[in-house]
Amino acid sequence: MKMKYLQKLALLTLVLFGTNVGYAQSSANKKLSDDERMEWWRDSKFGMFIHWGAYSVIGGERGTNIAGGGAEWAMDKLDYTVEDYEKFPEMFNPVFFDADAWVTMAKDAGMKYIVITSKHHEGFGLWDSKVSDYDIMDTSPFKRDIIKELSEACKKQGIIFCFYYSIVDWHHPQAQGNLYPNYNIAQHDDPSVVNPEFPEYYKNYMKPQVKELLTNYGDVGVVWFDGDWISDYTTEMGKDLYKFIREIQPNTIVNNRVDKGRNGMEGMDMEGEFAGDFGTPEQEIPDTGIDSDWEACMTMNGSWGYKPSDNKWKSSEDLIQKLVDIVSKGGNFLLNIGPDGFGRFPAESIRRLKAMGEWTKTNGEAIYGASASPYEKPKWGRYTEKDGVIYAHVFDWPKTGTLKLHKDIKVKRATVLTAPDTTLEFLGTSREVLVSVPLLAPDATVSVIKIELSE
Ligand code: FHN
Repeated sequence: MKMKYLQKLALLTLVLFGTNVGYAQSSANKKLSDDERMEWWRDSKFGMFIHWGAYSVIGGERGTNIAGGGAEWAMDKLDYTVEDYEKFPEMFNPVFFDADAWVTMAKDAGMKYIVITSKHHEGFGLWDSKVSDYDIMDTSPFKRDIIKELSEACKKQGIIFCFYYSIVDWHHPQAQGNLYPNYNIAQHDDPSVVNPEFPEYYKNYMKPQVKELLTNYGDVGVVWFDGDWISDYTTEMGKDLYKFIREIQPNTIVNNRVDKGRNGMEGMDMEGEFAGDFGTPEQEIPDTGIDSDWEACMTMNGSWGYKPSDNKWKSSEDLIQKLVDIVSKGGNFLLNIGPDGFGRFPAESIRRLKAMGEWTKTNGEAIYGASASPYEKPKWGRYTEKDGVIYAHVFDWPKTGTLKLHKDIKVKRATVLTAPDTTLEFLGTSREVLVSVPLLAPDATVSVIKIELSE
């Protein structure tokens, strides 16, 4: 069949940028089936979340007052009026921002996609919006289109570009409580404070902004909505918005916060028909596997936005074990970075990205494209499965030199993943399977045993 021009373009993209086929086809806008559309995302397993905006200048601090929770809520938690807060976008000048360097750090960490806050609740946009002047080009001295630079860097390095967009907008007079402009944002948690003009905001501001983000920056892997909880936003809007996005880019994936189905922070949809392609547990991992698509998002310390006072950093070992735990339950891990107001990743984040990159480089076979374990989780770690191979991810290495596997695992050959030429002895009984392993753990964080199964 004669290849159409767009398919040739997609093929050329694949050749030039090494993008995976599933995703390259989407750039030809050939409408994929849902499974084809989700394939790159399901195989990717690991992405970078970036919370960056004018709040990154504030760092969650106002004088001696430190905002509780995420520093990206500074406008609310530190009681700024809209007028007071507007000085921060005017100060936002991230002179150290280097999109190529950011994407390289994500790629070297083993991350396959990046989701950046194009606009968080503060309402300030990181792209050249024609819908609003409250953006990086018109309000800040930086005057560079961050979304453009990051999306191009992603394409160059074969990382899938995605963006976050907040339905909540504390700056727009039609999107917040109707006490604008001296409205104290703190009241916005009060569901009784609604804005009768919100439908205007939705139709004439929010949708046009989402459209320009989907039209001007090439293929978008995922649109990650947030702020679904406000009473002004309705399920009718959510279903309309999902359809709107799929009409612009048919193969873009959209999270479940586009609609109203999410059951709180555990992130999966309640019973009923809701729009959205995957569930979004936040700061938590489900206890057991879930047989629908889901992605757990998490911070490295306690804040999404840059917060120098928050030194409660998760260890690299903990983050690696969380990645394994999530994949063993069939999910993706979206791990957050909060760059500072100058455009720099915190040193503590860089160290953790490097450690995760070292681990995924040697053990990625057991993660990427793997699926949830068919066996209940063992005490010593987790299982993942891929192409008829079971991977035993050992968190607690046995001191006895013997690893106990689930009794139903029919072992044909077992090796330490990083030592493929050394076959391990094993013994299967009716109650368990015992594998003889080295006394010392091959990897300080998580050691992986590759188990080829007999028929
Ligand atoms: O309010 C936001 C918060 O700032 C952050 O963006 C997280 C990340 O998913 N979402 C909301 C809290 O659930």
